[in-house]
Amino acid sequence: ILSYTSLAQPSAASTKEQRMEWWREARFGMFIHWGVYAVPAGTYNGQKINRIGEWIMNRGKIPVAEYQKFAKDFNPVKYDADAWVRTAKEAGMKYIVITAKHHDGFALFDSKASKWDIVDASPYGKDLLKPLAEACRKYGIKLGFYYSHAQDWNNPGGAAARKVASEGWANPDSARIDAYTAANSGHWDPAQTTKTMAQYIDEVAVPQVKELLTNYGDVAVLWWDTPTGMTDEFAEKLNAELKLQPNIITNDRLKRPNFPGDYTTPEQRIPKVGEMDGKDWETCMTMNGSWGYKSYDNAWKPTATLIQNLIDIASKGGNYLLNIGPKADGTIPAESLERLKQVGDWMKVNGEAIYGTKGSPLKPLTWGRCTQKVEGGNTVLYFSVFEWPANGKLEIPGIKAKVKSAKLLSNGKAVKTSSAGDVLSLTLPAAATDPIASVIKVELKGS
Ligand code: FUL
Repeated sequence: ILSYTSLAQPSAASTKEQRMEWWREARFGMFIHWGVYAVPAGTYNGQKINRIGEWIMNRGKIPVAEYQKFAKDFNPVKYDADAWVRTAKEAGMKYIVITAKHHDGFALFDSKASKWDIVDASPYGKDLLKPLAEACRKYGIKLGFYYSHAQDWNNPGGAAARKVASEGWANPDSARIDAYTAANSGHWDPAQTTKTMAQYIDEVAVPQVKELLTNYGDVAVLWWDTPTGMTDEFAEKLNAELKLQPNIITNDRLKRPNFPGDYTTPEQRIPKVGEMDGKDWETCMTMNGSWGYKSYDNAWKPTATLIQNLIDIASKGGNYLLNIGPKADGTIPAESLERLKQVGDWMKVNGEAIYGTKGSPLKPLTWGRCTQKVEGGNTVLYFSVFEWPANGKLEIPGIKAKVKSAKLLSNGKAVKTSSAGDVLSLTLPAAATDPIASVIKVELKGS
């Protein structure tokens, strides 16, 4: 199996360390799940299909022809790519990953490989990724594409892998997939099976990945989804296209275990302390219960949870890819905008406790989290306090070095410190300076 590294063109920044540099510094990105599924928004034929919104076609067993009618109402005239990117930037996010094509197979871009795309199938008729790429360049935000390579419920042949995966075959080969598909169409609509998976890979997936990596300038991330049911042979073909963007980084969802990509992608969960040590990883998470827009999903996480998740993830050395699910008219749900604004307000004051930091060097803290970095040769520890101590004192074991300075980021005021053995004590003001997480920056002498 050719690994990505061996395929990369020699270039100034082609080692993994160099390619990962911006990503490790970034720590916080925006995931965008957007597509035709935003039209039914969780309801089909008057029935609530109460699963994640972007899976409605599969969960509702919606026939291809029926589902394709939704594209007629996917007319995002209020889409403002510039405003979307500004929203991400003001929230403190450094990169965006958008569903160029999700499992429903609908391409948000002008694809010559399929008519099931924004230009041919929707009244909007214009590429949605071009203006997003432009706005990302304008604001210095990195752009990544999510691409559902192994599941495509509309382009014929693309639904096979899912079916095979559901049978629990760990390592299917393509002949077996096609034999299975022919003998047992088992899909909810035979229209999905008029081609083989090999045809789907050659005629749709590979050409579309090529389009995405050619027509939008620099692409920072290719976020494959999902590895189940993929063969090594298909994965290799897709992987080979990455040479079009020598600096690109990819996740671990092309095909397991032979294509580990550059980083791991825990979904909807934050790993335990130590679980991911030595790995690059990114937790992706919804803001309510669904990735794609679902009109009746009101399970919004409070802003405090989002901010504390971000800090928790940074304290364990990972990235947070926080999702929005825009509506079919191109607007972002108000609940998401409100939360992103509040996260951004916190980040403006405390962002240095997140960007470019590494995981905590200390034993887990009960009252908050710690991140660290080196500045001017000195180790800097950031303590994000979630639960303010009633006695105004924090005692932190495991710190032998002397303290150079300590202050609260929210008001710049110095914090009194004292050391006994390896226990550092901080004497804090009576009340928290931030109701969600007050950050104390402690600069040590030496690293
Ligand atoms: C999963 C997908 O099946 C979900 O729809 C979503 O895109 C999530 C991030 O990844 O594998």
